[in-house]
Amino acid sequence: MTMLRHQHENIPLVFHEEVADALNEGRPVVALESNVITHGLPYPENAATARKVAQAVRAGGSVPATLCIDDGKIVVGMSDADIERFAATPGIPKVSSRDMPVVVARGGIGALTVASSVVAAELAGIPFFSSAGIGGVHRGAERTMDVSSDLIQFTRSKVAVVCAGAKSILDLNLTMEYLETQCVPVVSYRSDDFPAFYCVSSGIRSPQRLDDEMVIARAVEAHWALGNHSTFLITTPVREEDAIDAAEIEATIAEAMSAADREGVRGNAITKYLMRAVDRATEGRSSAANMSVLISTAEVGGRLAAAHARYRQERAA
Ligand code: PSU
Ligand code: MN
Repeated sequence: MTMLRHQHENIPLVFHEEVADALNEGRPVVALESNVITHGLPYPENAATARKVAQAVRAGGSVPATLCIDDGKIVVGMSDADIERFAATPGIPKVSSRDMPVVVARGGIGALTVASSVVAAELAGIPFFSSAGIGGVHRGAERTMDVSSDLIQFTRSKVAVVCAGAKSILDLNLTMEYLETQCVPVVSYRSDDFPAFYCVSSGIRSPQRLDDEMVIARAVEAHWALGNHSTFLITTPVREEDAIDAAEIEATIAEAMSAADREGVRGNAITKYLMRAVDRATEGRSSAANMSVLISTAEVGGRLAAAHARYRQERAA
């Protein structure tokens, strides 16, 4: 059941009742993206996965709020029926932050990426967002200038983002450089390395490691108290026993990149194309790893959001 909690000047937000109640009472909520449902996985695995991800957030102690745009309104907390409909309907557009005004104005529908999700989360008053794989600087970006809007939006939205790094279809060294240049804090939770989605490590050492949930909560608040209106990025790796070896997928990525080039795949279609190619090539092994990382990231997101809500309540008391 949904209700209209709050009408932003020109942006209607529709809150799921459970999410609205949690926010009103200062209980933890984790915002989740919907582009991973429509563009990340095929039906019906996408619907089943989205349900498991929501459960994982609950297991971590928080309320899940999957975000999308429907009928020109930002939905904060998709119902099971919403998730099933988005998962099963082909052609729902991928909506990044720059696409939001047009989709809202036309009364349209859209699946939100990480970039548009952090915009929506901040509007909705949700300080935590979780997604296993964020966008980044693409390989060959020095030629194509293809840098995901996710990174640029991180410099503008006051949200804590919990992720398992990004898939190595991207140039993760350049991605780390970009985050450093743009003053976005990157903290790895209980790990020394920046992870690469279903690989435990990208081979890049993380700039910061923190092992204590309460210290992370304090660091997030300190980042904002220092006057930054931007994202605080937290990484958590896939479980060791489910991980895929980085070398194993490297050849596949190179192959998929030249195939994309030959086929003229470009712009915002490239990410889905490469992810699907890698998923196909690592058949079997990757779907298990994929599921595992989506769930473990969401659970850690739930735990960290819960610690953060406790921290805020202790401070307010
Ligand atoms: N990278 C991943 N998994 C994903 C995505 C990226 O490892 O699911 C999706 C997310 O929705 C992300 C979007 O926000 O792709 C970024 O697309 P682009 O590279 O076009 O900005
Ligand atoms: Mn792009």
